[in-house]
Amino acid sequence: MSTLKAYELAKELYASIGVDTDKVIEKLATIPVSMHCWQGDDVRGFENPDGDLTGGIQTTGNYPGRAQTIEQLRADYEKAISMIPGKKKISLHAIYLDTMGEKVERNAIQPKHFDSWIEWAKKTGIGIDFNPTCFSHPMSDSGFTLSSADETVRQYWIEHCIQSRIIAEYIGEQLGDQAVTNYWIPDGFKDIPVDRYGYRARLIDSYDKIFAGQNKKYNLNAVESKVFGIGAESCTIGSLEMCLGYAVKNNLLLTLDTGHFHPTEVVSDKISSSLLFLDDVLLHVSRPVRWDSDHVVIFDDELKYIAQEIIRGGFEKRVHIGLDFFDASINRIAAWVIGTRNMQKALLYALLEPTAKLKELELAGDYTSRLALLEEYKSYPFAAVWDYYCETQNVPVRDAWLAEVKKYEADVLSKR
Ligand code: RNT
Ligand code: ZN
Repeated sequence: MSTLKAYELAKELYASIGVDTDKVIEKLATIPVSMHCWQGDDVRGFENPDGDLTGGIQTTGNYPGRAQTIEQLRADYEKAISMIPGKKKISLHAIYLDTMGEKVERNAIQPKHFDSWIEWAKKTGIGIDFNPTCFSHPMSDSGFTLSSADETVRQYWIEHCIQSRIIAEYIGEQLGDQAVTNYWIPDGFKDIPVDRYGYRARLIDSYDKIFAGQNKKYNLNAVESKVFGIGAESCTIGSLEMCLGYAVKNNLLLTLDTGHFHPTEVVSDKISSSLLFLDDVLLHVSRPVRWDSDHVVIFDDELKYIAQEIIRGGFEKRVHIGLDFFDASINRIAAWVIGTRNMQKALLYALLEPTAKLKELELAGDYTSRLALLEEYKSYPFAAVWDYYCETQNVPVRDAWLAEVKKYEADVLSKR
């Protein structure tokens, strides 16, 4: 059956529960998803691509074809983007700078090091988000950056983060857009510390220095919390209380990474309360498997719950959706396509729900009907709407994208 024919039947069925599928896909196309650059090359970047990945995070796998130059990464991005519908941004880490052949100290990075990315973004019509890189560097070898008791180390990372903020503001201005910049630090203790307060107080002082003079017109700043990392099992300085408290007090964004909580805690339950105290939040949509493993995002229940929280509340402008996974055991372009399309599928799934009716039932205490309908809606022909959406967006329908990835692998990746 043709994609259009299936869509027409689906449209009729959704109309019978008060959902206008044409309007839904129009809306879906406007919700940006920020694709993280670090899936393309296993979090290596171009400052020192042969260095070790440190900071208590890890990529596993050795799938061939990793992007090794800025040109390769951009080509891979373009390939992935051509198979993903809707509005996209990219999220760059500071170590993905264009060094222009020079050695650049991390605390001396400049806006000019991102000019070629800005040109590329203008050409491809894609927005840019940003991240200072406070790991994979000799100055972070102690396990501490912005909370370090060594003032030379702490100052170095403050300077790096200030430069990152300035770069992000420049990017936003150049693109006539608003970047979102995420500050994640690996700081933490393997074993039980004695002076948690001191480390956290220093982190706050560092944040204060970094965010003084920020320009929110072109860039929003977000602090990312975490519960533990490899080698930081006993105490993470940037815990949820730290980051949430700081963000609320200083009117910043909180970054909620789906892999940064205890295993039975879920980010879908944290969005509503965060938004009662904050203007905006940033999501790092990932998939923890037993730990913060950063597997590729799949179309699972938690992803749908997150999308429902965003859509049901009308929070598309206040929840900035970023992805954060890095799997080196499969084709990296496929990883981007799978994860990004799944995020968009989840948003579509949420948009196809007659939420007002469900809210009415809930308020009336008719939980029987609420559960019955939620379950019945699960088997409505959502896939027909997704396929039609892909077709109208000129990207491959259903699994047709996989053949394109395989061809690219044979023609390009296997020759690297
Ligand atoms: C680490 C954080 C952080 C990183 C990226 C590379 O646990 O999730 O966001 O994954 O910045
Ligand atoms: Zn993250």
